[in-house]
Amino acid sequence: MKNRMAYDYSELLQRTENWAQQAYELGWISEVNPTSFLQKEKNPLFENTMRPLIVAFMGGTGVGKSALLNRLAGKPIAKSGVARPTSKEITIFHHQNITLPQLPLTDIRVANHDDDSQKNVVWIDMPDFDSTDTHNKELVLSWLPHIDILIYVVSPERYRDEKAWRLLLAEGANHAWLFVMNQWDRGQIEQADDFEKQLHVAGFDAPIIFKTCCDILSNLNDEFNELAETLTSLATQKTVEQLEQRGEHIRINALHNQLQNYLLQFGNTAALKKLHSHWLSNWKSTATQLQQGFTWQLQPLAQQFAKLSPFEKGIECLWDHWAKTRFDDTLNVLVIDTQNFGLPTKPLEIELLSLREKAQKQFTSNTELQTRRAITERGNLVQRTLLKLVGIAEIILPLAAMSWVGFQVVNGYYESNQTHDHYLNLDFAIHSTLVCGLSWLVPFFILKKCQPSLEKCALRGLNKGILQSLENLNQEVIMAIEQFEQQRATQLQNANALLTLCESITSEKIEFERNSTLNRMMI
Ligand SMILES: Nc1nc2c(ncn2[C@@H]2O[C@H](COP(=O)(O)OP(=O)(O)OP(=O)(O)O)[C@@H](O)[C@H]2O)c(=O)[nH]1
Ligand SMILES: [Mg+2]
Repeated sequence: MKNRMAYDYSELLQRTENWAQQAYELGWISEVNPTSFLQKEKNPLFENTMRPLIVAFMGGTGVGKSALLNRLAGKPIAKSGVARPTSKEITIFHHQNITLPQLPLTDIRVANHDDDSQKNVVWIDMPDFDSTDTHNKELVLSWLPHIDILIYVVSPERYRDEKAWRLLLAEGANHAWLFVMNQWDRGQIEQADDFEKQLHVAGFDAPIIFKTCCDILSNLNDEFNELAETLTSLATQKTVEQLEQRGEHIRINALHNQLQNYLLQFGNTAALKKLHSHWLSNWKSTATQLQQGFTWQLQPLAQQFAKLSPFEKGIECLWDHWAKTRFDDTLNVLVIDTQNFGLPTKPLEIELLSLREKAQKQFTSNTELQTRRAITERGNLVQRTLLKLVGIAEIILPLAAMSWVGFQVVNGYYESNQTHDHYLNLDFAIHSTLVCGLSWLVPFFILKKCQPSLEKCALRGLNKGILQSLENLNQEVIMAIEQFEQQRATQLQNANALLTLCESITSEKIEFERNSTLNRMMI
């Protein structure tokens, strides 16, 4: 069970980080937040759960954290003194049988003891958390994930050090806490009561507070032994496991929250529909504008095409600076709309970038192709078929007429021989000439007059090409929006799968017995 959990967590962490990295690279999230220190791998100090309980003193400077550890050790193992802050390093105090692995952390002093009653507790004295020395604060923060129980030490005068208290509020739910009001020789019961009240406000129903005095000159009876005994009694395998499992849940919940925060940047799905319709209406007016803007260049271009000779000026001149600016402006409006609808703009901008670059080439090559086709295949299909038929008639009709005349000549000759009548007369000669001439001339004139001019064809081709190229650009943008939608859906799907995984792991609640020591240590 334990191993499964640990594996699940590290895998989850890795997958979440990979997901976030990819979402960032694609522009869906503005930055990859560093995984919070509490979410990092649990206890690199001890890899398995057969380990001692790790307990640390934390709090403001001069409250007596080092003095408490020294008292526990019975010798001055940690620097304790009047200089503020005194401790600038971590002091670890543990039984000689415990072998600490190679520590990944710096600024450490280690001291051993041979008191078997304390063999399952590792005590840690941390530097203060509220001094101006940021090094101390960072040191404490880097150690927090490795600590099972935090002992928040205060003094009667200063039991709410600004930064340490803020850390308590921020990380309260992530740790188990005990409280020590040290320097009790100077303390008043009202101060202890007030401290307790403050802890209630911070979320502890029944905080465990020990009043201690580490001043050797004072003979005050204090609760130092109770503190040590409480921790010794907590140093069982079961508690360590429970705390570790709770830590695991907390880290997974934090991961869950982080993922949810990332997802806030993805906007809502309804906005995508609006984006589509906005684009279509924007494009309609842009396309009309562009068409109007191209008109003045069409006639000279068509004339050039009609010459059927190499161009002086390429068709690229159609997609000039003006057209490019109109097109870019419309894409910019789309990007601004995306932002106004609460969607991230970067992924769409990435999609549109290549389109901005290839728009001119795509537009001109397609328009040119249409024009070339229009010149090669003059007129529309009906015109072309009719002209083809007339072309055939231009050959067939004169042939038919001539055959008919030939037949009449032969037949007339034959009949005039039989009947000794006169041969074909002058009328026949005139009529047959007319029939032959007209049968050729009529189709010839139709062909001549109805064949569309090259210039007209080029103009028609240009117009058709422009319309089609503009529609192609429109389709490309629609595809970019769809691609944007698709990518968003995939990212969301992956994130939701991770969220579900987090929820399935944390669904099994960890309950501590009511009023038990452990329960009183948690918010
Ligand atoms: N009167 C009195 N003085 C104490 C008591 N405990 C510690 N002191 C004194 O308070 C001063 C500060 O003690 P430290 O142990 O250095 O305090 P600390 O919390 O470790 O301080 P930093 O290392 O700076 O964070 C020292 O001069 C101690 O002698 C106490 O119970 N009563
Ligand atoms: Mg100290």
